[in-house]
Amino acid sequence: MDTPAVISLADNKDAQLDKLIDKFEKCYGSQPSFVVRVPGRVNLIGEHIDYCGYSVLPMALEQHILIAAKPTEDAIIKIVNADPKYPPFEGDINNLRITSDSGVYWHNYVLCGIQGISESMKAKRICGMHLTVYGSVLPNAGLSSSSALVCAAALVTSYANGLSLSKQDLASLCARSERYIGTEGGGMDQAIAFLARFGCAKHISFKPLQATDVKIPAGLAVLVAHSFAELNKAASDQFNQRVAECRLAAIILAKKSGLSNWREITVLADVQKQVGLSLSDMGVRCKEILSKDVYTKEEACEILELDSNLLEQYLPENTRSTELFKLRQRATHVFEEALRVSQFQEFCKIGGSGRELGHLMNLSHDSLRDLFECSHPQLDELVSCARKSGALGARLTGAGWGGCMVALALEEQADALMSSLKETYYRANSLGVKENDKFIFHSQPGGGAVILQ
Ligand code: NG1
Ligand code: MG
Repeated sequence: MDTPAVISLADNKDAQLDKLIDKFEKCYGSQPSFVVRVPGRVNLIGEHIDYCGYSVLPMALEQHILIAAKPTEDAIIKIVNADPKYPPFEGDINNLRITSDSGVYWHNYVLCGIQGISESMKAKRICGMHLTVYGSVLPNAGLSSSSALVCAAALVTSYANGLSLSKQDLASLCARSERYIGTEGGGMDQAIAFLARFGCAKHISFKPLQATDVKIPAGLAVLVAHSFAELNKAASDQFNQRVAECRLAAIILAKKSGLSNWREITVLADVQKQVGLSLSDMGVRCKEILSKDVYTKEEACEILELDSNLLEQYLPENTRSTELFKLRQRATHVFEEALRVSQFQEFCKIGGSGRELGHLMNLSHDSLRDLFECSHPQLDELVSCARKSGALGARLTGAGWGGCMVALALEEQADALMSSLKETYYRANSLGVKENDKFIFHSQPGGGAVILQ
């Protein structure tokens, strides 16, 4: 079974680990028994399609979450963040309940991971733990700091309780548990957190969860830059609105395509599988069937012959009072983006040019901006600065509405591109102080989650 590697803590010490262990000793008066390290990620292409059942293509970053841990005899969980901006938490570990009403506290992501493992152990009680947490993944930036935290907490809990779960099982369990927060995302972030391999991006497909190595052609650099427009996804309902629109589009397409089990089909990829059309033919069908620019809830109910209570059962809780849905635009993005992912993977396989890859990234951004409407004017500006400054392609990464851009550049031009962005975006927008390597950097594909002991 492929479980997360256990590597030597002594051989992998660095300044950050030392600081976290010092913090642990100061807080709890003893040494941690082990530390876990889980990476953030940047998604190269395949945005807002994982929860529609389609494959995505992310890579892990060097930036990560570290949790130092020690199991205890009692049933108390104590969590301290190395950054005092995030307040500590203490509670009964066998009595955690995180719901979408629990508030937007950082520690809820830790509790999601713990609760996920605890529920998988059915009736067994789990041990108490002392934890200290450190993160170098930018928060609310589309780099998956939230999932890295959930995955790190789940890994800590499973290891502390002597479980041995495969990387796949951990990833699926964490994808389910992060939904306790209320956002109904797909499984991309948790999958790459566990399944990443140093030096490779991954083509990740779902049901069953599989990750295939993708080698980015030689001579290309991946650059990440923060737009400084920030959205806290858990505190807003925009993400789930898109989930709702994609689900409604799937049910209507399934019904109008004559599928007898349409009531059970809520995922666009399942509609495609059952009707047996190619992605481009699905795009055509989608334009025919979902011809209106906007659907009211009433119209959706009429098409589906459901009353509004029944219709709402299909929707994430915080979107049940939504009255207007853009269905064709969202579904068209999903089918076209899914096609771009497979083209991107194919170009990488045959050693295609950076231009071709960059072009797909540009199309992805434009579609997210115009059809999916999840960009932000500042992100659009950053993307456009990157394109003008010699990037082969640039797009928003992660859920959007702010956060980071990912750009592809020729390796020998990456430094010039960074300097140009600092000039044309950061300084031009009085963000000069932010232009350090925390917010604008290039990265090699990093490795997946490990346990250090
Ligand atoms: P971010 O916003 O980067 O955490 C979210 C979802 C992903 C995926 C992307 C959009 C979670 C945990 N993550 O990522 O599954 O849907 O948006 O492609 O909900
Ligand atoms: Mg996230």
